[in-house]
This record gives sequence, C-alpha cells and structure tokens, in this order.
Amino acid sequence: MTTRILAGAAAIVLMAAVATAEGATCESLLTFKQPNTAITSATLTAPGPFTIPGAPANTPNPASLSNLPAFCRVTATLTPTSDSDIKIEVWLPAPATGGASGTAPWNGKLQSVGNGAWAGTIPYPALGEAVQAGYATAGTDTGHVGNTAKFAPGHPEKMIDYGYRAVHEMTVAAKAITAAFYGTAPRRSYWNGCSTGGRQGLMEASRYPADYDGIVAGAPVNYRTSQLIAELWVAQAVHKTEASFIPAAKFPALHRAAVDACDANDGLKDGLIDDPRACRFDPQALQCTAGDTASCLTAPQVDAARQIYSPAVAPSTGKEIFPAFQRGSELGWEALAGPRAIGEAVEFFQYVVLNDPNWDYRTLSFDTAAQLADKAAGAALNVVDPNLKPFFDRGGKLLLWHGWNDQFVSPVNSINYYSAILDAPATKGRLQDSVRLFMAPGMNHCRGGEGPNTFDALGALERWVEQGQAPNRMDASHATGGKVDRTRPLCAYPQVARYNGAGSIDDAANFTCHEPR
Ligand SMILES: [Ca+2]
Repeated sequence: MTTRILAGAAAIVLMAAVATAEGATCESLLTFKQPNTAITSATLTAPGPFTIPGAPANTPNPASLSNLPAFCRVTATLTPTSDSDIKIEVWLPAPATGGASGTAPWNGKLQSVGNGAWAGTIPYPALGEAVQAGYATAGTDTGHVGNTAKFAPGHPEKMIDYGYRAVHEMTVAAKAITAAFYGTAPRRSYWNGCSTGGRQGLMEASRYPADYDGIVAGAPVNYRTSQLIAELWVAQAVHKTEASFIPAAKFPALHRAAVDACDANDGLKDGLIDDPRACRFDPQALQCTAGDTASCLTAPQVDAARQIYSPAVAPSTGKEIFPAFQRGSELGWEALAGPRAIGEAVEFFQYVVLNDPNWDYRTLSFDTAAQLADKAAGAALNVVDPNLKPFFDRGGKLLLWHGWNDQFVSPVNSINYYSAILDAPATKGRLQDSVRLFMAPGMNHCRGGEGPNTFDALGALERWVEQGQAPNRMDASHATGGKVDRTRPLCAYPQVARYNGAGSIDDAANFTCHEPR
C-alpha cells in the first residue's frame, strides 16, 4: 500500500511532548523483561538505506530499503512453548524524545504488518513503509525459517505458531516494547496484511479481539487448507495429459477474448469486468479451427481452461471445496498453471498432511482432499467462524479487500466470508457498521494488474476507527512506468463504480458508487 501523509500533526506533537519526559534510549530496551521474551538486539539505526539481513544477492524482493528515518530496531525471540522459536522485529521511529526541532518522529500508533505464503522471513519491506510513515511497526517470521512447509513434521506447536500464535505473541510484545521506548502505549493499533497477512488479520479479529482497533485484510486465505487444494485443482487441470497444458504464450489471447466478451456487461467498455461472476465466456470460443497457434486453444486446452474457471469440487458429490478463478485473471495463470505445480501447495500435502516428501500432486483425489487437509491443519490454519462479535463489540473495524483478477486466491472467497459475517446470528442486522469489503476490478493478487490497484486502505480504516467515517469508496490508481494513467473509485461491496456519463473514464471524479445493475 502507498505511504500516506499523516494528518493531525498537532496532536502528534503533543503526544511527543509527553513522551519526552519518559522516553527511554534505544539501547536500554536490551533490559526489557517480559515472560517468554528475549530481546536479542536494540540498535539505533541511522537515517538512510537499510540492508535487509540475509538477503541473497539475487533476491526477488529488494535487498535494501531506502530513505528510512532514524529508528530504534529491536529484535527479539519469543518462546510461548518449548518448541517455539519466533523471531520478531519492532521498529520505532527515533528518537523517542521528539528532538530539538519540535517535530515528532512517532505518530503515536502501532502498525503491525503481515506475511505471505509460508512466511519464514521478517517482512522487511512492509516494516520499512510503516516506519517511513511514522508508525511504530512490528513483523515476525512466524516461528520458522524459510518460505516452506518443511518445518512442519514433528512440530505441531510450530504449526500453531505459524497459524496464529506468533502474530498474537508479537502483538503483545510490540505494544509493551513501544510503551517502554516512548513512555506511552500506542494510542491505536492496526493490522495491515494481504494473502497470508490477510488470514493473519482475520485470525486476530477472531481469536484475539483485543489486539487491534482496526484490521486491513487483503485477499485473505482464511480457508487456507481449501485454498491450497484449489491451487492443485488448477495444476491438475493443465497436467491431466500432456495435451492439456496451456503454454503461457496463449494467455494473452484467452484474456483478450474473455475481456472482450464481458467488458461491456457493466455498462462501460474500459477493459475491465466489474463483476466477473456474471461473465459467461466459454473458452470454446477460442478453439482452434485450422492448426494450433498462440491465438487459439486445442480441445484439451479448452477443457483445462474450463476447469480453471470452475470451483474446486469433490467430483463424487459436487460439493464445493473452494470458489473459482475469474474470467479476466488469465494473464496471471502462469502462477498456478505453469510447467510445475506450485510448491506451497505440494509441500502442504508432502509435509503437513501426508508426511511423504515424495508425494505426487497428480495423485490427489478431490473427493478426500478437503477432509484430509482439514484434519491435519484446519484448526491451526483456517478462520472459519464468521462470528466476530467480540471484536466488533470493542469497536473494532474490519476492512476487507480483494482483486477480481487474483491468480492465487479466488476473490469469491472474500465475498463468501464477508456475507457469512453479515449473516452470523450474533452480528446479523449490523450491516456494514463494523466490516466492509472492497472488490477491485482488474487487480491481481495483493498488487498490480490492469485495473486500478494502488489505494490507501489503512488510511480509510484509520478515518473509520478514529473519526467514525465509514469508508464508502476508496480512490485507486493504476500506473504504467511509474506514471498514473487511470484513477477509479473502489466501492463498498456490493456497490460498484458507475461512470457519470461525462468526462474522462480514467478520472475517479467522473464515477459514483452505485448498487449493481
Ligand atoms: Ca467494463
């Protein structure tokens, strides 16, 4: 998410003045004491670039973060069980005392940031964004090293740490460390995460309702066991036979055909499908008539594409395991429909469910997959209870968002979970006063895509929590080569952005949120 300029500077200065009298030095945090918490370092870090520890030279993520302010970097190891080895980092804008210029380095809030996939690393880039924006911030590796499920066999407590406990323990420690440094506790605490990070946020809302005042949960994998099965549903579709495989060179033609078929259904031809669930595009329309080219599909490839557009189901009963990928998402299919099945799902069965490192995903039966997966890890990994009443009763706000072109997690999952929250007996009738969902047309998993995909969800959440302004729309932007070429509102579901009929269709000002047609 974008870094945002913070309002309310006057209040922050006041807060810093209070902290001046009671703040601690960074190094003194080495003596911080709390059960099951060992501070391993507390270092004042100078302004400028920060080299990510242990980042390999060719890491896909940035090896260093630039333009960070001075901050107190605290590292700690948490051991809620004897098998736990949870690494956390807490970054605190420094100095604690505000400084002679009178400008406050800390905005008085905690922003905790989430992980992706199997976690196993500290989410440094997100920590960097948060500390740049003036937050005290915290992140964890969730208790194991490396983005892999290989830690699981023989370590049920580590699975629980990954599933939900590490984030809670981190939150308790981060609040206390923040209070020790500044001499005052955070006045607000927020969770901000996507994918596994979205799941972590929902775990917090469900299991530890007092941890956060507001939670941003993007593209959450709250039914993680089923979502991993759905990833193998796609892999089996394209590897059923050798002829089923769809080369990536064909994705653009399939994408063009799907968008062309359904773009205008929402009333505006803009290259985006507002609600792909209504799109009935059948890939057979692209079936080769004379020869196999990049712009057509063979009959087995048509079958494979149809399976990707279909929910993962148990074949013998038709029972849905996880909802379908949507028409419009084709440009991202390489992630799950590539030459090899995605490692995170294969490893889940190899190391968590079946304890068989040689297991072949092509042998997975969708009749038994969900039961096996839930038995092995559902309790640790899934957020299935839609009753978030304890969180809502404390005033907690939940902002869910999901890109319609998500290529890892079906966006329909978020709509289903949102609807389940609204239908939960304990919270029924409190429509949208505590939870809102924003669907982003044309947006990929967590970031990127053809649709507007950059927006300030945390800012919207803060206005909701701190000023009582529930978000009805969030303006999002799309950029090409760093230059914004389209803005468009994202609307609180089920509303969609509708063109007012005049002016540029690339300007959010010319759109209004309406009920769907
Ligand atoms: Ca359209």
